[in-house]
Amino acid sequence: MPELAHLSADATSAEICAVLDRDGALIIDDAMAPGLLDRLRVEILPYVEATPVGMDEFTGRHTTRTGALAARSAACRDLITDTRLMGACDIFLKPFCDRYQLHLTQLIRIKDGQGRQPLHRDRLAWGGFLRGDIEPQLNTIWAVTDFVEANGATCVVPGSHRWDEGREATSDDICFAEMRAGSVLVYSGSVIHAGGANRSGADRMGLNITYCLGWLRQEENQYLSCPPEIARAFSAELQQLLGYAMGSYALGYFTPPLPPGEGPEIVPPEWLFSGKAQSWGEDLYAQVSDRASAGAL
Ligand SMILES: O=C(O)CCC(=O)C(=O)O
Repeated sequence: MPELAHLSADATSAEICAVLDRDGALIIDDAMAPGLLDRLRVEILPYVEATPVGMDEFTGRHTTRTGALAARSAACRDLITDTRLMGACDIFLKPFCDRYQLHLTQLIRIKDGQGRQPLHRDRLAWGGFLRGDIEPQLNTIWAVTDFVEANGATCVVPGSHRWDEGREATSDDICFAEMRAGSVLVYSGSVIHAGGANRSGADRMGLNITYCLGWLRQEENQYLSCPPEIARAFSAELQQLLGYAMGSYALGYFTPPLPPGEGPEIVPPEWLFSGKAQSWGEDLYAQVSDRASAGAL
């Protein structure tokens, strides 16, 4: 059986990317800062407990998926901007974009009785339209419980990010991302993988945080999962990752739909939070929402 490489928590972004490039996936052991796992559990578990199971084979009829975690959890926000992973995104994604962005946040709880998810590559979220030599995504699953084969540790096919499209994985190609809680699986959007089968009698929980090229559509719509009223309190780095920034010279501007002459026309989204739009009033976005709610637009 193939094995995943394990790096230590002090691995550099360059070391992470060297293995990611070679194998398509790796584990960083004990990557969470002390105390972070406890904070994460306290902040997220009430939402997880209230989340219904999936409705098909892919999302999992014994699996729950809880989102909006940038908005809901400060500990998750710390993980999103982990410096090792930001550095890895710089190396891995920047050759294909001016800016990368948060793609999704999702706590995946695989409950006892769930069978293995169909094997897949995450880049299929965009259909088959992306050229094979474009690497669109860098993904992580932070272990919130221990991951072992019996509880549904992610199944990964190392090296499959380089396979021809038609090649299918056999059971000999698959390994299990076994890791202690607090560790993180890092994998490319091009590597074949799946959530594992859980027959352990207890939940397996992993926090999926993924990043993609800034010119692609995000899987979780961050403008709705984390609207400006919430994002305004975040660091500029996180706001930009959520998508409140130009994706390149012309991508992502907005025009506040105010009455003639009352607002600017071409506004970079980061102006919402930087005070640069204040010549049109204290809070451009609030002006639009207040007037829209009052039926005045
Ligand atoms: O939960 C996991 O281990 C992997 C889940 C996954 O690959 C997916 O839902 O696309």
